[in-house]
Amino acid sequence: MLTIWTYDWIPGGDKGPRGFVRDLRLRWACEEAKLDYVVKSTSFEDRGPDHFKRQPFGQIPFLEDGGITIFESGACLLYLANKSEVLMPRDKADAAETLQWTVAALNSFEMISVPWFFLGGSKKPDNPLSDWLEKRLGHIEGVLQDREWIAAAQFTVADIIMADVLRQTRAAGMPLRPIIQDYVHRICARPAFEKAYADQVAHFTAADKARSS
Ligand SMILES: N[C@@H](CCC(=O)N[C@@H](CS)C(=O)NCC(=O)O)C(=O)O
Repeated sequence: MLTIWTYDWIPGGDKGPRGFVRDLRLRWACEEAKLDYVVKSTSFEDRGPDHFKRQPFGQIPFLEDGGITIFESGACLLYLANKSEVLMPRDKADAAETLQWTVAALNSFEMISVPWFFLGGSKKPDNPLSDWLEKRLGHIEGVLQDREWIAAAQFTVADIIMADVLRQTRAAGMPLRPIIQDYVHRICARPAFEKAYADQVAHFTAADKARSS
């Protein structure tokens, strides 16, 4: 049985990223591949040594599988992809393409989109990272022009990570070009995403209730 670790609670409303917390990526992958999993919580407000032992930056998510613990959402996704062809085809060329686009989403796109967000996102008209981010969106638009999936001509973990970083960017106020918008819409219309999203929101809503009782 897999265990996905997330926070016990995070702020809601405008202050909190409910529906965008990265445990969603892992929940989504498990739902797609029909892998059995449970979700457990670690304290958001009081991150102790036990947390840092499993995630050295005090972040979530991290994953447990028997005696194995693994952190970084991208690493966790690739770990899960080893368990199911639904997440990554076994053909060598297709698997290479899936790996490549999973890392590209994180290392060529999210490495700009997250600092852009922390510098004020679209609320900051002179955000110094906006042009760079726009350029990357232009490149992704070019790639998606003639494909339904980002890699391997089928749904893979690369779509999970790519759609997630793109929707986070959209939520921070960056308009997505129509081809990218359609892609994100298509990928996030999958029942596995909808369940993962609803379950995450329910997890934090239940935590609100527990705190106020
Ligand atoms: N690169 C990490 C980033 C993890 C991350 O940013 N997690 C957020 C929640 S979505 C977090 O724990 N934030 C609290 C913090 O950074 O202290 C990954 O992809 O797993």
